Amino acid sequence: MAQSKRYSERASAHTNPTAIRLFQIMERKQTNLSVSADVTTKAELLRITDAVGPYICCLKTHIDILSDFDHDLIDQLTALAKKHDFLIFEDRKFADIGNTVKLQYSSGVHKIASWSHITNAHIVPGEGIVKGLAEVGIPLQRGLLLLAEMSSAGSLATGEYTLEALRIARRNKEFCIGFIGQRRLEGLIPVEEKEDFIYMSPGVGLTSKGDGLGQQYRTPREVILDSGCDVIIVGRGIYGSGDTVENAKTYQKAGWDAYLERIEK
Ligand code: 6AU
Repeated sequence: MAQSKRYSERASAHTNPTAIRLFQIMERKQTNLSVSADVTTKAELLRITDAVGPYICCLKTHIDILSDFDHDLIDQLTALAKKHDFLIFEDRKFADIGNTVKLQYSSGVHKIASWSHITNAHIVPGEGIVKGLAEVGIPLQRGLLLLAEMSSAGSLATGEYTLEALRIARRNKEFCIGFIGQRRLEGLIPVEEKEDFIYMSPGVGLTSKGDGLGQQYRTPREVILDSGCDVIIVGRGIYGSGDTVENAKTYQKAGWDAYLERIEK
């Protein structure tokens, strides 16, 4: 099972260039932390990114919440990704038919595919969404995560829907590198062949249990050790209060310690 292997071992066995880079960065920097910088100005986003850069494997963005987006921001984020050695994940949550998402991914103001190593999609429209995104993403060597489960209370992504995300990913392995979810899914249906999906899990907090708007938090240990996920996604737990750098270090350590405990089990 992938969850008992080291990230470096998984890097050597993988075939998707983005998945390989992510595993290599995780091992090199000893971090399975992705920071979600959900702020609305370019200056704040760049400030947080430069501050947390040394402690993360991946920066998660919501590019459409910025009120002063411009292409210089993309140049600066790309430079910070090189400086601090992390990947960029635009949390776009595509949810339309294949032809539409293809245009949303490649074009418009944001041109997401041109700079974001990883993006994600709901499977509500069916497999065509993956096919459409793949037409743009595969030539650029990008990776896609499918939303198999959500962290929010009352999420409808459960049961058969969640299993269908796994089946769709299995049929589209060249581009689907994994899932946004709350736990590893492989145990739920038989493993058909050698495969290794990356599980990135949001809803992570060490102090808070929720946000009053449906978000639900678990600790890094619950996510990495108990649920077998690979990457913790932390937003307000890092930039919401206190010292951003100290918070990032705390989550990096908590996530990495849980991973070490998992592989040594
Ligand atoms: O740590 P928070 O609660 O401040 O932020 C969590 C981040 C937000 C959400 O849009 C995102 O994670 N998210 C996602 C993702 C990553 O796709 C899925 C989900 O189920 N829950 C969730 O919070 O940017």
